[in-house]
Amino acid sequence: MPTNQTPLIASDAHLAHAGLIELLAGQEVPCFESPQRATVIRDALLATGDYALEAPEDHGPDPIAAVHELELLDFVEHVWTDAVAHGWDAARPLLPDTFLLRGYAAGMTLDQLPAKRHLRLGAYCFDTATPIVAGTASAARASVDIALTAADRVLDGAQLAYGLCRPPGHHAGRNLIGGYCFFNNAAIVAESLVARGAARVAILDVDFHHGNGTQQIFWRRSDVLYVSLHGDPGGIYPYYSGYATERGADSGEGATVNLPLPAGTDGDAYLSSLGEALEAIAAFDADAPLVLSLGFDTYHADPICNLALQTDDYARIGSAIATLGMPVVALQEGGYAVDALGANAAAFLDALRAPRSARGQDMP
Ligand code: OKP
Ligand code: ZN
Repeated sequence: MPTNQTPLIASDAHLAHAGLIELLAGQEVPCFESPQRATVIRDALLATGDYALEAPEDHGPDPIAAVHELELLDFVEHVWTDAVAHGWDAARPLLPDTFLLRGYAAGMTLDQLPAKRHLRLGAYCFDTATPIVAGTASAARASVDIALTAADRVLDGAQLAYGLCRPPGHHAGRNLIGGYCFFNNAAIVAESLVARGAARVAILDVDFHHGNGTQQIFWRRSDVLYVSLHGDPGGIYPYYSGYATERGADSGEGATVNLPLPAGTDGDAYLSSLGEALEAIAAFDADAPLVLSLGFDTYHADPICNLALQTDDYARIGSAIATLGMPVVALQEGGYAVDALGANAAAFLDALRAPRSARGQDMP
């Protein structure tokens, strides 16, 4: 294999996390987070010849348990079989109908939850966008293994590795699933870098949505910086997090940086906010690879988002991130304009893997 190929870690396990539906404006529609998304990205990257496809290695449950509560692991692992064993129609995805509002709703109790896991759905899930089917648990596990294998490749010396994670992860909190996410791939990688000796790890989240789960997990931590650019939560999912005033707490104060963007933000305005994000990351002086939560739902034609980026802008963003000079573990999050995902991923990753100056040096 040519040494200049970038590792592309992917698995077919996600294909069974399919047949999903969600509610949009009161109507049941096919879930925007579809298996096709990952397939078109993989095919587009492989067609360039610049990526080496590799299967994930099994890293076991311990790295997940370092970030998520054991009861959440148990829930994700067994909720489907529990539901079907108790009469759930296996042709339909599981979605919660009653939410346990932790800390707010008087009269709801955490002290006693139903024994049947599918009746606990609303205790572990914060929205109606996160359907569960028979293949969900194994897809979520594979997605974590993809992320951790990508991190291994960068620690082995690659300047960039791309983990084609599906399902995505950045909305998943310590004890909560949501926003199509079950396990927080980026947080699990960041924590594993700390476990392997890093003193400071930086996470940059360029998905259109705020990564409320990643923020929650590292809220009080000074050793993990979380920097996110996202649609203004005043008008956009997840609505209740991602405001600029959220900066972390205790010794983690200042290690959370939120840069909300107004609807219609174009490439130039995006690049200028990204400049602020990159300054914060450079100042943090991480001693580990950059963990990148990578979404393409900032694209102008994304069906559920409202920014205005073009395919060329992803090359500019990739080049800008490359100026940090940090090795990068890039992990797929969102992006729902399926027809454009391949071109956007190729534009972004190509600029990140071979910045213009380095490309010049490669020339004979
Ligand atoms: C996941 B990722 C708004 C519905 C929002 C959930 C979106 C999850 C996005 N009408 N549905 O960050 O791309
Ligand atoms: Zn998103």
